[in-house]
Amino acid sequence: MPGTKPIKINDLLKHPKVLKVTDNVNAVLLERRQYSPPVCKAFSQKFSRLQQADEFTFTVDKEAQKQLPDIIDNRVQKIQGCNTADASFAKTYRRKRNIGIVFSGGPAPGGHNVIAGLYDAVKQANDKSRVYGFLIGPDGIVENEALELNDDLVDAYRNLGGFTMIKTGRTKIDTPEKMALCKTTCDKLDLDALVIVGGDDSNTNAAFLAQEMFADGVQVIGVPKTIDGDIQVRDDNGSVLCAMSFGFHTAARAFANSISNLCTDSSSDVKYWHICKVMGRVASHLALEAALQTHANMTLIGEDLADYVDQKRLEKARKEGKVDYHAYGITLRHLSRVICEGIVRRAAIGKNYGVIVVPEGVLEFINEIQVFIIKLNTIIAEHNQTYDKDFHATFARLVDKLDYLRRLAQRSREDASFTLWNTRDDDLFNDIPAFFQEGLLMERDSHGNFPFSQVETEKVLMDLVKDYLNILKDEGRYRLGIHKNHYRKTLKRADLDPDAFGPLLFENYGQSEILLRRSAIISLKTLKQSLIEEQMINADQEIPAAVEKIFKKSVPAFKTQNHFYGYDGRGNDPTRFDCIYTYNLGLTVFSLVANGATGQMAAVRNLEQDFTKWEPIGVPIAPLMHLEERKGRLALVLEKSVVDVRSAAFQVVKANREKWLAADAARDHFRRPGPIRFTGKSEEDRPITLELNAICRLP
Ligand code: FBP
Repeated sequence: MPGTKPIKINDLLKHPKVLKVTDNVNAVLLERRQYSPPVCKAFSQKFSRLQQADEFTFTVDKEAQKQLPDIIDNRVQKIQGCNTADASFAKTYRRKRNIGIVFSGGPAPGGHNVIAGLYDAVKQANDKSRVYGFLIGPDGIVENEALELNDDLVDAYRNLGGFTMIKTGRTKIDTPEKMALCKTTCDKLDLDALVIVGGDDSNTNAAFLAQEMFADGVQVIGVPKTIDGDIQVRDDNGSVLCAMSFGFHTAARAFANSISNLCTDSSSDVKYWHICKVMGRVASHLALEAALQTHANMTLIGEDLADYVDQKRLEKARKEGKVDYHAYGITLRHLSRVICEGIVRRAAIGKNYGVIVVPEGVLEFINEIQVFIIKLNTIIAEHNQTYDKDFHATFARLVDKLDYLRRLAQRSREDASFTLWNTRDDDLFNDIPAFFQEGLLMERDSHGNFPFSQVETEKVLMDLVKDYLNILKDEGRYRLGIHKNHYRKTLKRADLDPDAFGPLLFENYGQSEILLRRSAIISLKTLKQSLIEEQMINADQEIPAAVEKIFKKSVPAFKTQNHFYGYDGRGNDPTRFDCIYTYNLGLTVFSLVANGATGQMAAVRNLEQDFTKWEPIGVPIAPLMHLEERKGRLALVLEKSVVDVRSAAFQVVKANREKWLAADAARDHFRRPGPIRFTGKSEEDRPITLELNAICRLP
């Protein structure tokens, strides 16, 4: 190549600059690894003690009492630091321990710091203690696949995202055989304690393991993890014990940064609607936070849709002296209409572009889909139980699955007591597109959870939106507003009088800066008819080119780009908030273990406040559990916390909906959260939802 000096590839690869820029270790990585998160006041002293906090109370489920007798009376434990301790306390606190830790479920940024916090505290108390990391999730406990952690390994992952160090998995320890194998593993490794870092299902598992190993003296501690942000714990009086699971802040910030970039692109290129599906299997917390971070034009919140009441329908039924139960909750079709309304309104003002945020779990809140999900969950679970064979292995192809459902519908016709899947269900199900049928029939995970991340939620919805927009276009209701100056210039350039054609072409000519084509003019044919009727042209004349140009410009093309934000944000390196939060959760775990607790979940209170006010605590898991339908049966589980539509965070989003839709002449109101920078001034301190919800919270 001219202007370059020849160099052999081997010499090039050895060049110091090449070595520097291709090294895995870069400045950002070094900075992260070297960062020492500050510790809560309680952990700045030599020891930490538990203080039972009886002011926090729970209504205990009878079944939980029956199944978890040894841990059901656990209370909230406050953790306090102390520099002195009597000899016996100090001896117990510092005794040599073996502790195992496992990640369970999807990765969440900050997991490595839970390990780092625990490891540092364990080693500080007694450097002969050992910490084992179970490999690839709960399978590692069942199969005794563990790795003893050491300084080098822990240091390599400090403040880094992912669960790369020991990996994760979704196996549920749900059979007596698996439970027994876990006990054997704990026995073989001579474990004093087992730490389960996971979501609602995994913390449920932690409670059962704590009960099972209570007599053996193996302590089990849970840690609230999930980007979904749906582990939030309050006591009976509404006092917040755990405001947020770790990883939520990072994932939300990562999603928000990408969505914000799309807001910028879409308002520059002005031709696409970007449809952003964001993770959150059921709860819409991530979508809500993304809305607050970015001010995207539309954000759907599943919990809000479930709350929807069709007032017109209700009123109509009331007049007829009836109650219309279908007026409660939203249907997929209705939701698509709501989205179309926003799109049409923005187009009318000349903005045929924008950004829509769709939570992946939104379908769970749509009437008819929810019914399908529940029914199919039960059908699959019952099949597996009855035939002791996996439904998906038996019916590998979609046609086979549909055939099985058809036979169930047939059964319902012959056997009145069988109501699970009737002919109407079957007909409705056969009406939906094949890709969505496949999605709804997808294999559930070991906890019975529906795999929302694998269903093209946004496609289901946007296909309906596109269909309806076509109807609205044909009816002349989906039109692109034309700027008055542009119209006038175009006609004048063609020696036509804009004021002569204006009132004929536009319904608001002379009244607005943005001109809206008359809804009766829906095609070149109807345009020509109007021009002839108004004697602007003769029947044998063509439509003037400038007028035709303006008409064509007013016919919008609805172009979309779909995006999915989930795995990327889950793998992001943690924000400073998550780094500090998780490191302190690790320290909290050790404190609970060293003080003899079991069946507790580590938590930090006051997350919405300045770090210096954070308070580590232990939250008893068993009293939080209640019966819920899982895999077609009632099971004791930890309740998922969904978006509260009365919360300040949701109310702020709701109150800003119209503004952020910006279906007016004003500019869009996008907000730029910026990338996660870890250090530097621009990074948000903590989730916006957390800050807003704390405003209205009782002290
Ligand atoms: P956890 O609840 O285990 O933390 O996982 C949450 C999540 O990231 C959801 O947001 C998403 O729907 C799901 O995991 C995806 O699961 P998978 O990793 O199995 O594809």
